[in-house]
Amino acid sequence: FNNFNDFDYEQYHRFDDYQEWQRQFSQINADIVEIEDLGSSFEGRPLNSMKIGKGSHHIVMHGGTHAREWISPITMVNFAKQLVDEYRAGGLKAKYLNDITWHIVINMNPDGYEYTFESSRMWRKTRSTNNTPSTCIGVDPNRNWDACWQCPGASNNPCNEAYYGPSAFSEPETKAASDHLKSLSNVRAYVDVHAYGQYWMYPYGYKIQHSQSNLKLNTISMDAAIAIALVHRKQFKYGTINDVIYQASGSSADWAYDEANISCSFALELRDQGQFGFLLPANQIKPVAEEMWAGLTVMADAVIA
Ligand code: ING
Ligand code: ZN
Repeated sequence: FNNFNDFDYEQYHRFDDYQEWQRQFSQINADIVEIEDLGSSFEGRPLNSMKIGKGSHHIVMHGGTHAREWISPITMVNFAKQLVDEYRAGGLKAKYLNDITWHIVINMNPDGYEYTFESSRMWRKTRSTNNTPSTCIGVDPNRNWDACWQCPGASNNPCNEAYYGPSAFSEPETKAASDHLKSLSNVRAYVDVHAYGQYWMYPYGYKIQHSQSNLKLNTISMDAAIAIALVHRKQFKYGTINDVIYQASGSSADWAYDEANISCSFALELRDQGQFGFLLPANQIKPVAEEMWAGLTVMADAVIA
């Protein structure tokens, strides 16, 4: 696309296209949107975040952690666009930018994402080559955080999809993301957006035990799931990562909770429940954006209350 108005919000795009959209979006909305540079990926692509809004409460959202989960980055784009559209419309929903500053990363794993277009649609990990003597490439960016790193719920095999990496934060992508999270204060919520399965989850992933914040996190997640269901009748199951899906260590959601002191930390799995899985057709991008707007704004209301 050349003109900002020509961008198709109902199609999946390449990484460079999202970057160009983001550049123009921040330029057109310079009073309320800023690009924060977070660093570079292993292959040298830019890592950045959109800082949107002027509130004292901060909410951080990560899209595209896993390469093949294409619905995640486009949902970040649609959510950011709607935040600004509602702000410009000046109605009640302008509060989401008046009261909150959002930090939205469209694509946390650009190397993996591009690899799913160029070579292998089902790639999940980063594309780093630090796994010697193994010749297998990449680390799971959601097993590489320093939250019970190397515990059960991740793999020590560099060829495995859930490989935790040669060291915690070995990946420039997870290092940049965690440095950014640590640099912020007044973070009311962290949300890592995945696909698929339709789950609204929260810590812990690395252990069965529930966190101190369990009751609060359960209530917010239930309210978000109800709001989502009201839009297109999609059921989202909610609970701890460990209870809802499986034991997973070294994840960003657990690290945000334990190490960045963000008590409202969430991990989402967007549509669907396996019919199309990672290959979710583009005609579902809009309904997903609609239901996730509902869920995420309910969450936002709760965490700043
Ligand atoms: N699922 C996530 C994964 O990394 C998850 C589930 C989310 C685990 C957050 C731990 C923390 O395995 C997918 N589909 O990637
Ligand atoms: Zn994922």
